[in-house]
Amino acid sequence: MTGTLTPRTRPENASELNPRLDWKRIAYLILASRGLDDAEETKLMPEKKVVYQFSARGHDLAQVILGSLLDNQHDAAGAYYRSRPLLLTLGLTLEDAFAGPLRKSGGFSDGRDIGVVCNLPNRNGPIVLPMSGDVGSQYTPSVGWAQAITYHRDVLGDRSYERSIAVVLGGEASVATNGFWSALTIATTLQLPILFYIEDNGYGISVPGNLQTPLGNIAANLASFRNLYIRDGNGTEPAEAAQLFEEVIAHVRDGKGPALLRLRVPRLCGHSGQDTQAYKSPEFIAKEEASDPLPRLKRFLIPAVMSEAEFTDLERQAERDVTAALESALARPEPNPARITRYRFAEAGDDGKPEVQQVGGLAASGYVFPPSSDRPEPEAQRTNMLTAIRRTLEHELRINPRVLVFGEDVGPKGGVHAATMGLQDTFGDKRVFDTSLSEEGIVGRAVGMAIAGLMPVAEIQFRKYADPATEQLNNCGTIRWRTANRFAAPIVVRLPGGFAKVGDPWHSVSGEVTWAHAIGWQMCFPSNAEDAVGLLRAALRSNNPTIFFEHRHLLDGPWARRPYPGDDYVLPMGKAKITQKGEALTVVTWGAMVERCELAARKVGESIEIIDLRTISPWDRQTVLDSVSRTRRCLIVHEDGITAGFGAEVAAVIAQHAFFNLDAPIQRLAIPDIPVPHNNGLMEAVVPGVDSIAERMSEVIEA
Ligand SMILES: Cc1ncc(C[n+]2csc(CCOP(=O)(O)OP(=O)(O)O)c2C)c(N)n1
Repeated sequence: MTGTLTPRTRPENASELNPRLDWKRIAYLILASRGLDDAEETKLMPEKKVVYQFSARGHDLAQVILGSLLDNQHDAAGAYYRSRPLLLTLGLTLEDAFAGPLRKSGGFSDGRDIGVVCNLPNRNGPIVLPMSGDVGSQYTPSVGWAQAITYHRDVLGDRSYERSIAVVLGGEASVATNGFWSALTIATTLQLPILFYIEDNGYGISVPGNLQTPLGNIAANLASFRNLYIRDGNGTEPAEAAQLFEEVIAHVRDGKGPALLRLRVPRLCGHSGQDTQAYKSPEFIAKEEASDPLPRLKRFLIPAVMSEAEFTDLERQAERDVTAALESALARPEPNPARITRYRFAEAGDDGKPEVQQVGGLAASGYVFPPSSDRPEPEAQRTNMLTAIRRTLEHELRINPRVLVFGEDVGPKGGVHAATMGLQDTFGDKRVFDTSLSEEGIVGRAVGMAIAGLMPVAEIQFRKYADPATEQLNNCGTIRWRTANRFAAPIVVRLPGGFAKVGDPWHSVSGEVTWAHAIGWQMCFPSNAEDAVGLLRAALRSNNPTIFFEHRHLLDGPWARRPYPGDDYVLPMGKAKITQKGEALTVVTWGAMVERCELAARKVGESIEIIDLRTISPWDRQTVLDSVSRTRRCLIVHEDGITAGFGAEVAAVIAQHAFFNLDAPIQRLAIPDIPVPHNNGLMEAVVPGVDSIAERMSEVIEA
């Protein structure tokens, strides 16, 4: 359904004023927002104190009205760089609003992020999810929050989530992004409580809206989309904007499903401070100026709500407050460079106590896990890695109602690798469920859910198919650092991959080095069933996001079968295992190569030490350095491509810290820089095997 209202500039009767809205506050916030924009544009940019300036002039009226209607404790907004008026409405202080762009200490990032990419961790009120600089990346975490609302309400029975909603803001260019479509699909198929608010100013920097969607109107183009309530109107008319927001928000709060509101707004400035707008004609700019919502608001309010003199007082008040806020922000100290590497991961404060983030994950709500043990209590029978993973998921689902497991085919089918077989039957389709086919949607949704206090476990069907989720994965890893520990999104992403009986370029990728380089991620790469249990449980109880790699060759491989080590078994991250002791050579390896290295060592017949790293991030440097210092020789074996593979990092650390203990050059054996081939003979020619590893072991020992 679409519709527009007849524009009016003055309230015709008192009911149009909407008693729920505090129009004086709305006027004040718009004036304050303009004051911020003015100060940045006329003073702080020319003085080069502010580098990134994205004025909200023209977008401000509608955003402040929207923010005024987000009054439920568990409402959340996903926003973007032009959303400052909304943030001011939800509680961003004027001083913090200045301190961010000024790169001062404190505030939403302690000088780490650009001032317009912010966040708001209100403990008892609507929050603003940590924003990202990538256009469109705000959408899928926002649907994650919306799904978490339904989970808290319906599964956990928390009635305080009733009538809560998520709102996500985006410009008209953002409707062309993958994130928008992924989120729209999730929201409409699951009928989630979310409002998509599209602020259509006609331009994405300089690109007109008709290059983003046919004829430039996303509301019109979505008219036949099922399960979506659509409204379209003018965001510069106070009565119209307020009525449309009321309507769509009521629809979403009433549980009738998602809504999309498109409002036309002018961008009364360049895209950012540097933009001269040469691509707009003078006539177009004049038309935009004539549709400035501020004079319209003034005409709307005077005399129905306030007198001219009262409005002038508000202007003065806003000016005084902005001036004072700027002075305080300028007086703030510079951020401390000594602390800049903090908060990549959860960590302890100066007093040794954990410094828990304000919002996100189980830790922020004080969740206490049952005791765990790093001593296995092995059962009599051995089990394969697949069953070990399934049992671990099952136990954690049973003891922790905040755990959810989802991905493509993980529901009734039980996953294409069968790791989730039977879990939906046991725990229901709210806790274990199939998703739409969008990896960005799977991971972005997990991020929003984690911020909402859940422990999402996302399965990506194969390692290679995490590619479409790269943006969400990278942004998830940096949330804690970017927000200076205000937010964190601890999630677990299960990634099956690696070669199997037959290989190919799509299903056999390992690519673990990505997670050594990515910021803020733990990366587990177990080689056997027992370690898989300990590491997966560690991930599920961790306050950091974790990639858990499930190697296809090992899922049912006989060598990897071990007794299930018990329901309390947890392994520490970053603790390698010496699988066999030796004197002549240290072999550093992980995953499916551990078995092959053990067999190769037997073939060589020398005393060879084998280290299974078990986790790639963090990794156990000390065990490697101690071993190499004893054996004085080192071979690193992995499956991922050799150039800049993780072996290169291991070799660099050994070269730096154990150089004088080496009797031979460090060597690496890995797949040459090509994908895994499909033909078996070709695959065996490139994946390190027992013979090629044995040959290289002898070479290093004899060097
Ligand atoms: C993924 C990504 N691609 C490109 C950019 C560069 N960029 C920043 S803003 C922008 C235009 C966005 O326009 P729109 O969504 O309409 O929002 P508006 O700025 O008009 O409010 C572009 C291309 C980016 N930040 N992220």
